[in-house]
Amino acid sequence: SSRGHQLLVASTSNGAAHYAAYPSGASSNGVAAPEPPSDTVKQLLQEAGYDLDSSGLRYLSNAARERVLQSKVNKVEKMKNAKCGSSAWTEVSELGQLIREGKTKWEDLNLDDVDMRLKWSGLFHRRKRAPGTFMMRLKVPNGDLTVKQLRYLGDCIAPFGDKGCGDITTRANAQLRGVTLAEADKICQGLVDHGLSSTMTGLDNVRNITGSPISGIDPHELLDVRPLVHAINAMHTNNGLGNPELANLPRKLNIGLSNSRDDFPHTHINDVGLKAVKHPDTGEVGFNVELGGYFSIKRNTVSIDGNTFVTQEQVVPYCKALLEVFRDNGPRADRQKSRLMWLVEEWGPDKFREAIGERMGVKLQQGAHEEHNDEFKRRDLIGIHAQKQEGLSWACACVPAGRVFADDFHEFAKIAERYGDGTVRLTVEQNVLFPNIPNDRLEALKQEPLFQKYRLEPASLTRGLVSCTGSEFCGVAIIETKNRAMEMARKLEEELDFPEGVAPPRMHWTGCPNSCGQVQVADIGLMGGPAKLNGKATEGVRIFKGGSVGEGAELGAEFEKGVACAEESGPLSNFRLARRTFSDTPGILSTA
Ligand code: SRM
Ligand code: SF4
Repeated sequence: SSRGHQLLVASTSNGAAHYAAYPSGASSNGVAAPEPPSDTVKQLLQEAGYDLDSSGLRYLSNAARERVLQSKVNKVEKMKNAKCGSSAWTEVSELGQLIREGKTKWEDLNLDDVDMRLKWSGLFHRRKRAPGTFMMRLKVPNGDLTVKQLRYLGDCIAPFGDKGCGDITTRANAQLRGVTLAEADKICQGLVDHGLSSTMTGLDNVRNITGSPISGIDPHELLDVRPLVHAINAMHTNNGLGNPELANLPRKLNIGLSNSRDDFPHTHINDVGLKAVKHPDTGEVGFNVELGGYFSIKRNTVSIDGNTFVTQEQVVPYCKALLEVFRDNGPRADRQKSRLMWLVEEWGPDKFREAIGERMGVKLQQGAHEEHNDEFKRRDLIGIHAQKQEGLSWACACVPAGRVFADDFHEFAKIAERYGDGTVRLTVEQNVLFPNIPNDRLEALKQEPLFQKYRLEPASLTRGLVSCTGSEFCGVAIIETKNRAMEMARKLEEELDFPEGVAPPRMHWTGCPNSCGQVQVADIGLMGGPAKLNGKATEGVRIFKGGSVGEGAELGAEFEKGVACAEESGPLSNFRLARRTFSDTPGILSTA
């Protein structure tokens, strides 16, 4: 393959980060050799009819292989055992060629391959909403993109016309829509050529690693987390080329690194949250580990204290060892009980820390907690703010619900090049931030037409709006979200008064209980759910309230369900719902 060892290199005129490739392991492609199978494993594999070389069991330890082969497993585990999802990395390029030559089409492909395994290459078949087209999910560690990358993303979707668009996701990531299998191999290669990748972004893989969109420019940060975020990404994806060693976890896994008390990546809802802290005894800046936060249909939980302090040098080896420990020991029987929290709860944080330390060959330190006595007020990233570098500012524009088009990617690139340092950062609120703008350029920047569309001073509710994909493209959605969210925000802004000086409520929408739109972290969260209107089933929402983010974050709770989105009088923005939802929310004085 012509895929080279390239990593995102964010080279900027202000000397910002250069990220080196992750050092190779034992073998030439950076991936260690799997453990040779024991006699018991050989026998179990034979009985089950699996070929170890192509099975997802290939890189598990013998103890784990035995456990999996001897226990009852679910459909997804069976699919991976029969053939690892990593097979998609090679198959995508072959498929592209075959489809272009008219020798096959997506309809002819094995269902597990087209709908499941291709997710290992970042290709999500939209069978229900747009059959034959794929959503392509990238890895954009820390949300960092260069102008070249932005232009490439715009160029990828432009040819798909009406079907082509993109998303800024709730993991500060980018997704492309409209991709066909005839084009996918070329896009995969193009991503690698541009220092990006889409490998290992779906099913039981690590998700986009989040950090802080103002890392390196933040006057209040303890350290710049970007090099670590990129290094963890490089480690677990083998520099974007695909890492079969870590390609069969029991379930997805989210990692976030926070540089300040604002906790911009919401570490409390990540399986692994690394929170920068100054060690109270030594003064060393490292990370406290929080474990197990996640949302799902059946369970929503904030993370618990992992009672572990890792130094900056330990971060990448810690994450590698944690992923191996999870891979070999995490429960795999029930998909609703397979996220990291279930292993952490079974073992307790101390045994968990010791198991990881053992794999790393070190004794990991216990957690180190800093006391803060001052009152904490979380910062809002939107707008123009002074950086720690004298004379420079960042400008963060609001992209309502995160939906973008080919022209937007090109416009972002133009602004970053013209005023900033040739880079942007995406945020978990689905917005775009331009760093390193000389202060004497700010007035000219504000006049750019882009900021009429994506505002630096957006209206109150639009400012904090977040929305998942919803039924426009997502097959499991109960309701349409993005358009409805934007429309409701607009109408409520007309109908309600938002006092100056009080942070307006952050409103999140999510189309189903998977909560990709994280309703539990919002002041007001609307989750797609069943409802009845005049005795007939209709699109509805469950309403959540009281979520918070930053230091001391708490999850919001459901306070109403079965609320119809549409009533005879019009859309969800009807007055009655508005009154019920907002009447006791801080930041809103009265209803019209
Ligand atoms: Fe998600 C599955 C979209 C962030 C929890 N998520 C899906 C799928 C892949 C379902 C599908 O096959 O259609 C959605 C793809 C729809 C599409 O066409 O875009 C989907 N999730 C998204 C995105 C795009 C929402 C957005 O508009 O921003 C986010 C992509 C993030 C990324 O860049 O990787 C997204 N998903 C999240 C988050 C938020 C977060 O990470 O902070 C969560 C809750 C946090 C968590 O995971 O703990 C989330 N998504 C889920 C779940 C429930 C997981 C579970 O343990 O049960 C599923 C279903 C699953 O994995 O079985 C899911
Ligand atoms: Fe789809 Fe549900 Fe996630 Fe929204 S919350 S993107 S509807 S899976």
